[in-house]
Amino acid sequence: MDNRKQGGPILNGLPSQVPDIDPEETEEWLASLDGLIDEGGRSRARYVMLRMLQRSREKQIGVPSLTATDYVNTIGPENEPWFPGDEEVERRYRRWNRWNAAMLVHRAQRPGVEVGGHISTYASSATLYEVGLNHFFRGKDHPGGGDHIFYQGHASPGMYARAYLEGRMSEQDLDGFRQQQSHQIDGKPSGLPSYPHPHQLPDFWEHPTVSMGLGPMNAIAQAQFDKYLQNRGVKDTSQQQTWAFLGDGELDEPESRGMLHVAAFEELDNLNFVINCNLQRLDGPVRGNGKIIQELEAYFRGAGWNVIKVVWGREWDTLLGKDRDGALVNLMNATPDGDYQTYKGESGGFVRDNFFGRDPRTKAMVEDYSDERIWNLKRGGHDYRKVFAAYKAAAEHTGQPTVILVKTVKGYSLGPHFEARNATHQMKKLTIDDLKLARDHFQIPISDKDLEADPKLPPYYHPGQDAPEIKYMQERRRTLGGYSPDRRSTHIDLKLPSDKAFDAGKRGSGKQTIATTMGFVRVLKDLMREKEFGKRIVPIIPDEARTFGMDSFFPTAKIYNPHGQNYISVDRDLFLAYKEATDGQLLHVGINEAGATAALTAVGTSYATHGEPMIPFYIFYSMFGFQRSGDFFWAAGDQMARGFVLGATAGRTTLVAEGLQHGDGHSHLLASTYPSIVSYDPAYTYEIARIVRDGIHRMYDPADERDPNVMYYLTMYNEPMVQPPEPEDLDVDGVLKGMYLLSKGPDNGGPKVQLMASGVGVPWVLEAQELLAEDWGVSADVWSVTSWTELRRDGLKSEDDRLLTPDVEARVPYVTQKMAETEGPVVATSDFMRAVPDQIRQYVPGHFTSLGTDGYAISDTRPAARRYYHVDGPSVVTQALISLADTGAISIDKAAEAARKYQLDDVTAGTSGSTEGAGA
Ligand SMILES: Cc1ncc(C[n+]2csc(CCOP(=O)(O)OP(=O)(O)O)c2C)c(N)n1
Ligand SMILES: [Mg+2]
Repeated sequence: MDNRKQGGPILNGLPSQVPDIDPEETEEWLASLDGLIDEGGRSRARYVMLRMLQRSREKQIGVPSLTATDYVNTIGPENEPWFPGDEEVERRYRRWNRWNAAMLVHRAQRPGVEVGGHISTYASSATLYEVGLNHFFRGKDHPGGGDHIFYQGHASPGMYARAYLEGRMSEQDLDGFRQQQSHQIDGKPSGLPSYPHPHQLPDFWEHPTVSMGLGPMNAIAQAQFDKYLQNRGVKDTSQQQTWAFLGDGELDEPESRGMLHVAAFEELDNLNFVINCNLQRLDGPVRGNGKIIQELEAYFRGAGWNVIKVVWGREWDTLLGKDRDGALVNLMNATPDGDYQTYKGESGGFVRDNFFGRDPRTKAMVEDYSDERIWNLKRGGHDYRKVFAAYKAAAEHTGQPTVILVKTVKGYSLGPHFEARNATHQMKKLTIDDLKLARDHFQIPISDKDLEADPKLPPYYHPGQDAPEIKYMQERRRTLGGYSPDRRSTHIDLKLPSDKAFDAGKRGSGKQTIATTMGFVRVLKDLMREKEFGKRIVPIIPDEARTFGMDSFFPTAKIYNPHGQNYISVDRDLFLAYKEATDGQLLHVGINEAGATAALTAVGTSYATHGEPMIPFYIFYSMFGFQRSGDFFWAAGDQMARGFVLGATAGRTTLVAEGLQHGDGHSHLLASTYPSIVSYDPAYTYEIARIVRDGIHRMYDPADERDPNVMYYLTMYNEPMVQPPEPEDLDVDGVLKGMYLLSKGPDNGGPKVQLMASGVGVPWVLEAQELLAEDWGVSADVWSVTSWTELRRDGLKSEDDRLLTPDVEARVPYVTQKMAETEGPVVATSDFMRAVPDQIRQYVPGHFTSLGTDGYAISDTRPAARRYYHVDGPSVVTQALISLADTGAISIDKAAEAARKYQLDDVTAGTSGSTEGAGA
């Protein structure tokens, strides 16, 4: 049967294998339905059937629920709550806000600036924000804690405009929109960022949203983390809610829908999505031929969410009340979004002819309506009370997250040039006529003369703080616990771990061979044992704990699950049993790297959002980190997240046999592009211990003066090797700055070379050091480079300083200083592509070459892969000899001899590395 002709989920839901035990009775029921259709008509029959379904559900007989309901409000007028505010007063200052938001963007288009902005998004959603800000969203001073509000990025002018009415921003501030550096007040850059960027306006914005799709996931992670804090007894978050404002176009992003299931199965009733369904995205309609609200209703309901639709304003209630045979609802159901959009771009007469006129019954309904009255039949999202009813129901709903689907008009109230136009998203200026129309509509007391004086700079409007409306508005915020958006970063003091906690890392592994990943896990385990500090650690794992040796955490720290463990665990008798618990410490998010990065953000910003420092240790397959979830890390940086990001199974030659999509030889390049990510590629566990300690102090030691808003990225490997103990005279400063001398070359009187390597490249330069001495009489110093990226940043900083004061002697970059004291050419290598060590090329005096794992990863043994990329000991030796020849120290024949001797062109001749602890 044609799928489209099926009767929907009810028919589909009839279990085909259950026998009909009383066919006669079944027949009677069916016959009475037929009779009902004949006598009462299809609409009546439909109504009765739906009531029967409702009753069935009340009686818990387990009928499948409908995935979509009619295209009407979920909350009928009879169920609307009493509205506690003064609607008239709230409307007045909402209008001022609309005007100021539009003027802010319009003025930003003035000659010589022309930085633009977005007008239509806020115009469509002003009511949605105002209902929240006047009645629901709690500020940070509320005794129950503040709510987390994710403001839609393109609506930012509305939030600035409100801050202006609230007295938090001045006209001068508003005029700095999108001129962050060049707009100066008292000689200081004082502009406003285009979108909600906490990094750029840290006392105001809290949650960055503007890259579409990040907001929905980050909001889910925030709500999840709030429950986590509650369940672990860290903080009472039971009154705090997360509200995320999203665009209907934004819901096309896979990320927007990608974590809905988590919100549902963790029963995040502290989470509300508000989707502004203005039916338009940037270019045109979101679903011209379909209905985005209906689609989203089915989708969210299917995912287990509570769905509230706000489709129509109160003006429709009378008409719907008269719709006895469902003709109007039928029209509503059958009209595609493309038409609804067009109606709002036309006129009341057009709506009469093209909507109501399609059925004689509906046509008759509006016969005595003027065109103007028809035009005034509003959409739900512009009806204050309908929105209020929805928010109230959402806030009070338990056991499920709620999505509110609100129908609005894009560019609402800005006149015919803006409303519902396809180009509205990008329109930035109002003509003088538009200005006058908007002024009239918003009842702004500004004369034609004042508008005409300079149409490029129409005035803002503020009635003064003593105006009753402003007093009312301020009082509302006071009652709700302060302004929003509002970001704070004061937090309780974190008790730092004792130095003893890092001993395991410093001791080395004795005779045992362990990979640096395992070494790190030992460090982490000891940190988690630290009293006070330990419970502040939140390990985050997108599956693969076993791969990284973290299954040892299962029985003690346990895996967080708000429902605990309600089944008999298959491995309950094992020492390392899989253990889920309500107060589990590990955030195990399933195979979901983007979700894990969202969790990293929520946990890593807890110091600000909750005033409770919590330290995320997000551990993942390094290939699936920055490459996979890059934009989430970017937003985490924007939100000033702090914590540790651990790229395990890094490198292109260590994770043997996994091959092309697993072998990470470039994440350090990607990481280097994030200003707040400090990245390291350590070789040994003791380096890791030092780096982790340094990171914790940088982030949370009040005595540390560096910027605390950083994330440390450490790559770790899965190749087992003896982890040496920390050398007595370790150059700790060097480890942290990016390089230190690991092994001085022998005093053999031969030519000198400098071998620099990071991570798992270090053992092979040590091998090369030996070969160079034994086979070629060359003395090689070996440097462990813990961070190519930090060395480069240090070099760039010197260059930047020099640019401004060329006549002042510049600070010599760290790597230049260190290498200036050495002799001989430099060969640099790692398990990453050459561009990673090449980052420091311009700061190394003298001859410099690099080796690396450029190209797609391959599946092979470690020795073969190392020979293939030429990063093994003999390749380093040969390159060192070439460099010595190129600098005139030896003859090139030696290098040629080496290439032949080691059979560099033969991958089967490679010997560098073991096959132990192979593929993951
Ligand atoms: C990941 C990403 N892709 C593209 C954009 C560019 N962009 C900005 S707004 C917009 C349209 C938004 O439409 P919608 O979500 O419906 O929001 P509305 O303004 O209609 O409320 C687009 C495509 C973006 N910000 N982020
Ligand atoms: Mg839209």
